[in-house]
Amino acid sequence: MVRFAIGDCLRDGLSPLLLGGDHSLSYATAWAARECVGTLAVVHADAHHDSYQVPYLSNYSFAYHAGRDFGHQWHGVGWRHEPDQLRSRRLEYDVRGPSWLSFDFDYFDPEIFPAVRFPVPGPGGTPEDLDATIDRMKGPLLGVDLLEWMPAPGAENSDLVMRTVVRALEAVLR
Ligand SMILES: [Mn+2]
Repeated sequence: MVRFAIGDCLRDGLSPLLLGGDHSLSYATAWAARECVGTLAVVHADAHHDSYQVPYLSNYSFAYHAGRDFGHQWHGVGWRHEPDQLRSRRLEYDVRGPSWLSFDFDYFDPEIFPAVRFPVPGPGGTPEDLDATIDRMKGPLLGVDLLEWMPAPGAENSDLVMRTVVRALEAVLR
């Protein structure tokens, strides 16, 4: 379903912005991107690497499956859940060519963004870290996934969600 909807957008020259939802949805966007435009650079900002090598697709294995099945270049940002899979909170190099942003809200430090299912203690990413990361993506940004927002009463973090959506739209349209 997601794969076909995203594919329709890409074939019409539109840049999809997916608001989720579980991060396993990004498998479908990575699939659609591969079908419609070929391989590209996926910038995966997340507290977790989501690369567990299990045979089934889930929110914590989608990056493994998408990386294996579609051949995109994978750029992890802000990973801090596993000591052997740490990534800087900002991209520290330029990414060229067409790209996609796959963003998990638990990338943000839980002190500033607690409204997620699986918070990971900081230090985590800040809005400025995300801005700096997007600025390193020099080619066309073809699409964005914004995932794993889990609002609770008193912890909606709506302002930061809206800031992130606006920032992503600006980047797509630049
Ligand atoms: Mn994730």
